[in-house]
Amino acid sequence: MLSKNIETFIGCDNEFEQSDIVIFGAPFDSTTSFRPGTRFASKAMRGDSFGIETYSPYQDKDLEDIAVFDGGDLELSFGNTEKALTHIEEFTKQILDAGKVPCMIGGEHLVTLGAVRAVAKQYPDLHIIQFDAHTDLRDDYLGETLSHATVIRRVWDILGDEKIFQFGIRSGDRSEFQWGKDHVFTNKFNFGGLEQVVEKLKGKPVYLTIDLDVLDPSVFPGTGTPEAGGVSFMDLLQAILQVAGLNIVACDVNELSPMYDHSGVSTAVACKVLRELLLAIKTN
Ligand SMILES: [Mn+2]
Repeated sequence: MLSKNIETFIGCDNEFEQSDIVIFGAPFDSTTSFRPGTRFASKAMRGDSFGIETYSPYQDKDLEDIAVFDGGDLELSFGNTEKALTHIEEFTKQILDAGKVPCMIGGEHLVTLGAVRAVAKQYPDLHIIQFDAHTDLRDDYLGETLSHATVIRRVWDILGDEKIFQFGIRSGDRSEFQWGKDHVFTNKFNFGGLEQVVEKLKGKPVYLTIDLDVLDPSVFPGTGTPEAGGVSFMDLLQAILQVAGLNIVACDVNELSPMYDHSGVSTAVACKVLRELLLAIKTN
């Protein structure tokens, strides 16, 4: 029998009811200060995902053996940030209400705030692990409190002290780092201390947000604010595998801007990161 041509991320063609994880795109980049384009990430990743395998030799697991539903892309309103965030929050809530793990594809990093709003309501003891080049701790940026540069500060507004754990950070202004010292755990440059954090967060609900610009621009140039001195793909993979032992209740992968890397390598890297993340998350 012939079937409809519906393009999902590779190996993520299960029905919603049967799925444990739900991926969806949040193609929003309205507050991007430097180079926009992350709105094209999820579509690029679906298309290019067919260039990678469903099988992971790292984990000896296959996307065909797990149940992931691809919910497509949200139609987000550009120019109305709050409305877009509300839309993301409501969609995330639907997935949580169905007992599934939401895994969002950004979009700029601000989309994380929409998802966290929903997840924190469901899990009041929520903790965040953030892999990122940038602190994202500004209170406002260019006068805006809702920005890709303020997203983790807004997440802190919800969660408070001792709930946020950042790794790979190598950019931010001095005041962000100073403020951060009293309110969040920041490990600069790499994944040092991750093991202890994983130990500490055992049994707690965790949201994992992966800003792909944590990777070195030589590995991942296709992003809005590239920052030299990043981690390697293998470093990131190891970190994901470590964190995946925790109770990951939601996650996201953000800041791929496919059009800044005409070689397509950045999109291929993003696809591989998502595959490994999906395979690593433990679902019930
Ligand atoms: Mn970020």
